[in-house]
Amino acid sequence: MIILDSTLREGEQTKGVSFSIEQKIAFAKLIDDFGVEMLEVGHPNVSPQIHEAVKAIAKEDLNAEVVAHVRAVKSDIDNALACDVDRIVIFLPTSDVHLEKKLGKNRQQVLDMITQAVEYTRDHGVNVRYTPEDATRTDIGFLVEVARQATECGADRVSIADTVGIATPALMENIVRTVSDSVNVELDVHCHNDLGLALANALAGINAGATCVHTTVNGLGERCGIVDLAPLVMSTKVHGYSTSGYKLDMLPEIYEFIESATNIPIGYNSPVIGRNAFAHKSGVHTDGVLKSPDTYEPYNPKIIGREREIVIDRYTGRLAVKKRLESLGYSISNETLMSIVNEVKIFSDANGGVSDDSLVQITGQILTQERS
Ligand code: HCA
Ligand code: CU
Repeated sequence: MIILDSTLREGEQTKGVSFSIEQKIAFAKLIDDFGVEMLEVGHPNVSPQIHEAVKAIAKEDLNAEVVAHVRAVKSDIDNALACDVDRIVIFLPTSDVHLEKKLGKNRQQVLDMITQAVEYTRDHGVNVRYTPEDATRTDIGFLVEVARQATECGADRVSIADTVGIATPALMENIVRTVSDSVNVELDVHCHNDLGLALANALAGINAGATCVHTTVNGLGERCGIVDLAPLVMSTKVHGYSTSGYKLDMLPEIYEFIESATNIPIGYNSPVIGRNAFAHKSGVHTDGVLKSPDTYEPYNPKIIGREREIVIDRYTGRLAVKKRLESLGYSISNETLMSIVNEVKIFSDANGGVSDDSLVQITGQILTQERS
């Protein structure tokens, strides 16, 4: 499996997000260093500045293949060719709803447009991916036909785009399997998250033979965005795929960069990267984690450069309080510990939590009481 990061293209289609050229170059270097294999950096026809940014990133001599996204229109393709990218993606919808209500074209006209656009681009010696936009709502027979046509014209990749995020894992698996059984081409999966199924759909696509997943940092993208990079990488790692090509401990830095460049906060409970991702709270959980972290952790947070956290409040059990007090320099007997835990619960009922300062105060009071 390889990863195409589209933070700079799909991600910039997020409401309120506009990266500067400098931010784009800095991000491209960062994510290239992380190790993604492809980097979709923009749609050069959208604006002069986007054109400049695509061109500037193409000059950076990155390890990743640099990809530009265009409509099946000659002027768009020329604009992308002028940026000197490694690969051009031509997207053109194939579902009946898009053909009838958006394009006003029939299937034969779409096939002709694909032929022209792919051949024209290939003639300039650039790698080509073709994306049937709204693939998951496309008649499967026609989807196979467009994939075959694009491949015969020289595209070496076709993207199965779940443009409106309506697929299920079963549907995605079925589509990917059918296309890959019928056409000799590498398949990408591009999964939108409108129903919260993007990651599950992408994994189903990989399972069925797709070889590339599209991601963005923090799951950015149109509407509810697409597959979030960090959980994609970690779920594939946990389930036995090789992630040795990725510098996993760079993830926090990459996410902080995008959080500050977009002003879109990382969710507290976002998988992998959220501040609560390794925060253990209830007495039962903290007891388990402190005895052996794998009782309640899917993987060691150190893999991605993070630390686990033990929350102290009314849910907390004895072991967690004991360890926290030890880290604060106290060595406490078991009877005293029981009194402190009881007091922590009462304090937390009244105050909604217990800071380290309050814990120290409570401990001090109980030790004084015991001495007197
Ligand atoms: C869009 C296009 C796209 C393309 C995906 C791809 C989609 O609608 O803006 O090239 O794989 O979701 O269909 O992002
Ligand atoms: Cu998309």
